[in-house]
Amino acid sequence: MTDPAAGPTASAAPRIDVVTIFPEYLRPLELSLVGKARRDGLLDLRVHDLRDVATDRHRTVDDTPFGGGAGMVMRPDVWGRAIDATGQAPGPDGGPEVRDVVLLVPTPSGTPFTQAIAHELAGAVSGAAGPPARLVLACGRYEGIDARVAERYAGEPGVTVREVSIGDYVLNGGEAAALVVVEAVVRLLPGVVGNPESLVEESFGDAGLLEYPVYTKPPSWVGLDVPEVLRSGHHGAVARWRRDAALVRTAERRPDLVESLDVDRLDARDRDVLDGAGYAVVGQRVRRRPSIRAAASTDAAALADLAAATFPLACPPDTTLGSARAFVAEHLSAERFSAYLRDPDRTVLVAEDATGLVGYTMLVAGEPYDAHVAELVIDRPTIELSKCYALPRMHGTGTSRLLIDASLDAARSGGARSVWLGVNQQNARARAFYAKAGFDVVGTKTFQVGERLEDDYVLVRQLP
Ligand code: JD8
Repeated sequence: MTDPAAGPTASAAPRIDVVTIFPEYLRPLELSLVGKARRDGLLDLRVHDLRDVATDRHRTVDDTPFGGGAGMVMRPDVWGRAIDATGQAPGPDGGPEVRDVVLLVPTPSGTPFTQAIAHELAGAVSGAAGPPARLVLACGRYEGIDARVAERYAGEPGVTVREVSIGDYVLNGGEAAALVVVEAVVRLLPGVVGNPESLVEESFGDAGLLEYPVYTKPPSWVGLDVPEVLRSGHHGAVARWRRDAALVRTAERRPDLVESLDVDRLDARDRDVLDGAGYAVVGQRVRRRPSIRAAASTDAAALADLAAATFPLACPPDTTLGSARAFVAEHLSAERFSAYLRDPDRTVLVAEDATGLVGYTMLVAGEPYDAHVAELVIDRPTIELSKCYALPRMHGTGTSRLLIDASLDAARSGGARSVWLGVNQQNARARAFYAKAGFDVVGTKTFQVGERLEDDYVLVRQLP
């Protein structure tokens, strides 16, 4: 059955073939932008009925699955004939069809279909990326297509096989996905979209952001007003408002997109907006800042793992791993953390992100256990910030800052008028961090790690 919406037989226009047992399902491609592109000769899209190449009088295209199981599987031999048949039609110059082929097979087990893939396919069929190829979409049904079809064509010279999924949900066939892929690709073809400008600021475009909210008349509707700036005529302010709105919307709805933003394209205002949305720019990456919460009894094991991963890093470089591990085993085991979490004089706060615990602090109320420290710390009651650690990969994300600010708040709300801590004299990084957090050096003390006595500075922070 030849496709009524198809353009002239031999056309230099980008060529797309769709093979399906439900040709009617693709009728929407006669409508709207794609339909117009076909009528304007900007696209040569043909829909083929798979049953046309079936050989039995029942036009069978499927059979029972080897290995058993429910449902039916589509036969490879039928698909082979159908795919080959799409190349029988004369090519653009009326001669044999010689274009390379991109065989796209929609399947729930495919790689996610994205705007980037849509651009690649549009480039392939339009010849923007070299000699034009033609796109063949194989729409499966039942339990799917025999796996040898993809295998066979993947080995065919001039054929690229792409198994893609349009989303993490299960459909009954590939036709809906074919509609999605064709529309996403065709609207990127030259001349199809009236104003190519409108393609620029789209979601998932270069900026990697979702679109900003859009508005039109009336300026006020059911008490809802269009944001004033959009009616200001101040193009710079409008552009800034739209950029901020796109950043916030993307941060709220698509953390995955935010974390793959190109930081070199983020200006200071962008970073402020992201900061407000809970993201920090760390080196070349945008990272979701962890959330801070009080530790729960169920966190003991994770805290012990975190402590084992972080304590050795705060020790002087010449501390033996053995003595650091001995200290961890003695003071920072899961059992010890269970006890700390039950201890009313101890407050443990944790920083958590999608990967789990990434930092923690421990406050120990009461008189300093070290008499020398008790002399150094004037403002009473005081509390010890005994532990303040974050995983190295969180450095720069503001995690430690979030933790210490929350710990100072907890100390303040616990009635403490000062917080003291000991930091190894060789740990310049931690000392700089505490200095920025308002801690002053008031003296020194020693700290036992395994059989070694380490030299610490004693730091104090007044709590107004
Ligand atoms: C092609 C047959 C149905 C799928 C048994 C239900 C894409 N994102 C997506 N979800 N589902 C599909 C898809 C489903 C298909 C076929 C694509 C061919 N089915 C099958 C496996 C489980 N039935 C898809 N793209």
